[in-house]
Amino acid sequence: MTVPQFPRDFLFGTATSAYQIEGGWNVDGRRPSIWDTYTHASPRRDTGDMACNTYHDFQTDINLMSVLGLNSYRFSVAWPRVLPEGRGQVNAKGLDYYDRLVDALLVKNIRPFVTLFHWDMPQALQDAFGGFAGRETASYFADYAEVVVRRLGDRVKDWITLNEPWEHAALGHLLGEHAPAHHNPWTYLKVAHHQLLGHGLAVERIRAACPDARVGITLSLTPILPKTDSPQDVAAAKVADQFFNTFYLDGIYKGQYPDPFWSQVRWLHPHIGADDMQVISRPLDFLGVNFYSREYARAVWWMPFLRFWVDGDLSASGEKVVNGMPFTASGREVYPQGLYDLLMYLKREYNNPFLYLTENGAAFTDHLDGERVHDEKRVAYLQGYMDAAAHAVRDGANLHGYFIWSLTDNFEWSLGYGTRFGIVYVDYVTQRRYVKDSGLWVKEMICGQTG
Ligand code: IFM
Repeated sequence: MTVPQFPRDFLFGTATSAYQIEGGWNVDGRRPSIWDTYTHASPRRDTGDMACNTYHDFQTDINLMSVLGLNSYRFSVAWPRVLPEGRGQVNAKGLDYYDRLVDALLVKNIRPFVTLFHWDMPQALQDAFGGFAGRETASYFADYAEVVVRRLGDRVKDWITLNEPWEHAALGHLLGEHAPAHHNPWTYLKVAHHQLLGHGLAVERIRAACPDARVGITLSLTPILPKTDSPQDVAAAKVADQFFNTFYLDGIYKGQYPDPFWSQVRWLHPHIGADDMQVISRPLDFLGVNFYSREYARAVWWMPFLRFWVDGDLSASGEKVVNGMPFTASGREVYPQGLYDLLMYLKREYNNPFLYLTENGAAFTDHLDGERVHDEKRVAYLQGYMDAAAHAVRDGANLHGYFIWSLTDNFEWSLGYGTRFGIVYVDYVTQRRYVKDSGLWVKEMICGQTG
């Protein structure tokens, strides 16, 4: 294989999130999050009750990371483990868990990147304020951030406030596919704005608690193309891009929400405080980019306010090939060129921000064959996307690390455990791990760095 080459100090890591791997949902003082409530509401849903059991054993996975040569790890802290009611009383046992996890990573020379919110809103805050639909939650989030940073900030220097605010707002509050499963455009915009406000408030508190912290946010960025060349579809794609991407990018980097999207949804605007946009656009040390694929938008008359529709369906299942383009088991087109284009777009349009690719990876149908998993499609996927990233770095993109989603198979939200993203296979009955061929490929790729 030709090994994609990256600069000498480039970070190679994997990413996970608390609810998707930890289990231990009701032990040591942790109280429910909206995901516990949502998954327990129907007997047909997989739950995160056990997940990959890392609350009880993280060492096995840290040893695996070390064997694979990974030098960084992105994980998230479960808000309801640290503050069971979302605010107020701190749960010492919850914080102790992350303390031990960080120490164990550092023993293996693995640099921790900590995400503070990866969608597991404490149920108590959901009940009291509607989660981020309530403006108060932005302040409670900043308080929580400070609690965690005060405890871990002597060893953890890389902090990510939010993971994918679009997904939490849209899948959870507009499209009803994620907890808390609402369908409300007003709530969507409140949640979107208040998450960003919480992010900005937290940035200040993190810096105060840990002056040498490097602080960023992770956005999922999905290039949007018009379905046809018609002026209607071109205009629709612009609004779609603003809805998915530049609402967040422009809020953070320009301190304003983009038009025409923002005017089109004027009837839904939440209250925007006089200083909100200034708080939201506080300078960051890095932008975390989660990239999977592109989407196509077309103009439709029946979609209120937005007037566009995107045909891709993230919950579509089954691998397929359409017009020669392969799709993953979670319905995403395999399109590595999109990563190159996105990194160059950020360089051009957002003044070349310091970047980490905080997630990229793929679900495919994996089979355990003895002790092996021959996931050649995932190997090809990673090779393609890493080649694209390396190419962008050569062309001046300010990219400093690549975190594969994910280390192990885990709880893939509404798709449950059937959708496997890991470079390490998990037998959920025994909790045994099996390094997939993609994991071995990653190890070889890291060993083959000549920089
Ligand atoms: O599993 C998710 C993760 O929680 C957020 N980004 C996308 C991943 C794969 O779908």
